[in-house]
Amino acid sequence: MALKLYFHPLASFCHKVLISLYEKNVAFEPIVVDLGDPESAAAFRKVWPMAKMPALVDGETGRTVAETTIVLEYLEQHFPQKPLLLPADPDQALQVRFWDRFYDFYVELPMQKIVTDRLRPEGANDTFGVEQAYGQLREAYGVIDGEMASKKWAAGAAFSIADCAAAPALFYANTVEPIGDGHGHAKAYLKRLMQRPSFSRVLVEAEPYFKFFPMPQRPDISLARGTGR
Ligand SMILES: N[C@@H](CCC(=O)N[C@@H](CS)C(=O)NCC(=O)O)C(=O)O
Repeated sequence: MALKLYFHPLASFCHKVLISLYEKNVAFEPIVVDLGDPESAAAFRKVWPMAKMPALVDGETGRTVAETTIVLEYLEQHFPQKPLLLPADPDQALQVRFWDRFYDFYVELPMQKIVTDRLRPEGANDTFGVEQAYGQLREAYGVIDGEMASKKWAAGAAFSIADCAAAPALFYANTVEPIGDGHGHAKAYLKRLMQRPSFSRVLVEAEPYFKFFPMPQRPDISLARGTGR
């Protein structure tokens, strides 16, 4: 198969790219990377020396593409079948890129900070940084709630790259810091994301790995199955 995706089913940045592949129905060979296994980690470092997942290898072009936003733009360029996840209009595309950055920087990264702190050796925790991350998530929820009062998807009426970034970021963020009932528009947006078939599929595939999620609260995908509220 021309495309290979190096990824892990639990990893939120990997979900971001899987959503686009499933939206566009692009075939690829999945290669699961286990960074805890020295052999798997060493093999992945040969593909992408920074060893950050995911990485896409395109046998047709001979390119290795890393950094999820760039991977998503690459998929738009090379697999321009519908749905288009980046609008042709430059101004609208700028909005999509802005919200992609917003969800990566202000939802995904604080969520990762909170989760990965649990994996640090005893005595090496960053309590202050984790508190800041919780605060940043709460601020981001306020912004998202205001935005989603008038929008269906992150950047407007059409599902886009920004929603690929938002879905796993908000899903895991909501697990570590629940979006309260006071942020009903943000909650409804997360529900829409979880019921989008591409992301539901990602979540169902990730579920067997949720036992490895290192927080007391485990992710819950009942909304994706249509059984939660
Ligand atoms: N900016 C990168 C971040 C990728 C990233 O942080 N991936 C995580 C998985 S969600 C990872 O590889 N973590 C392993 C590590 O940091 O050692 C991107 O957008 O691709």
